[in-house]
Amino acid sequence: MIPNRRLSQKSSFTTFLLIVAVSVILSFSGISINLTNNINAQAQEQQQVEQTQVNKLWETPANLKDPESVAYESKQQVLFVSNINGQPDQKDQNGFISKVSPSNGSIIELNWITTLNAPKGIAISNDNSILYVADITDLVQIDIDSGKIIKRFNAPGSSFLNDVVADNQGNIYVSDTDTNTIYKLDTNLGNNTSSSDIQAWLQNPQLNGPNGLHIDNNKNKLIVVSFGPLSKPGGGIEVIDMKNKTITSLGEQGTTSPFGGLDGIESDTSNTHYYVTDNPAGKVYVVNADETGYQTLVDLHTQGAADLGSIPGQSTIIIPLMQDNKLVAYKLVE
Ligand SMILES: [Ca+2]
Ligand SMILES: [Ca+2]
Repeated sequence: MIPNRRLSQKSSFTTFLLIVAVSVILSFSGISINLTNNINAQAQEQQQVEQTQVNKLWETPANLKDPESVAYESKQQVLFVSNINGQPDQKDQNGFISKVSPSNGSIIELNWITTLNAPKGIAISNDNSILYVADITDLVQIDIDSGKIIKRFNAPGSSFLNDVVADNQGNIYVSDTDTNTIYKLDTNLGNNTSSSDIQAWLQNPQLNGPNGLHIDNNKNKLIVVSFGPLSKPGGGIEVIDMKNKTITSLGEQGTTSPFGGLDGIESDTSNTHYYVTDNPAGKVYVVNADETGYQTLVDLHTQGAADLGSIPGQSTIIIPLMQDNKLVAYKLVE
């Protein structure tokens, strides 16, 4: 009994040493892999920092109220801004849409559309006639010329509708951050659209708190930037094939693609770069759509960089600063 026990103690000790040795080797190689990744990521960032820079154009007066999203309408040449005004999930009826000048950031009409709750994402129909706004559980349809609300579509099962985007056929997609759902309003059904026409189009935990939406019409892809859980921000970028609804991650989060409380997404006209905001970090990233890297484009040094807008053809991005109650615009310089 005793010699056997000694033997087994000895062999246990040897096994223990072996485990320690293996763990040490593994952790060192892990560290070296991480170091290599970090160096690669920094090299990729540095390589591109020289390529895209920004010049600040203007900022609005701080008269907005928790601005969340901004969209450019090319016919009237005006910016529409959604103002949450209070808690983002509260039906308090004080939310509103403002009109802002894209040339100098002056506020044209602060209370253009009122009686909303906590309006967030905005999309404009392809013929510039209708504004769609996500408002907690409803997609609100607004006639731009008359400034009147036409209809509210209740998205069944939704609780935190966030961004809105139109495809080139005029269908509208809306993200619901809480429930990992993308809703679709089918506008090809003519004028007989009713509340039942907005339906869940895709629901999947992989969407990880879907926030900003962008469509690459040439590739037929819906690009989703994720916030992560509302209580613990941390998400990346997902690419959805609009035909078969398969989801793939864009690049590697934190290395070739950003990771954070991502909010808005825009692109350049050729869809080779995405401009993505990290809300809590207060940053705008430029991301290579071909998954080769990203860089910090603007560090706003404030929290609450929400759903940015862009002016196509003018290389201009406009960022709502929710906590600062204003918009800030930058020109991209290649
Ligand atoms: Ca409100
Ligand atoms: Ca958003």
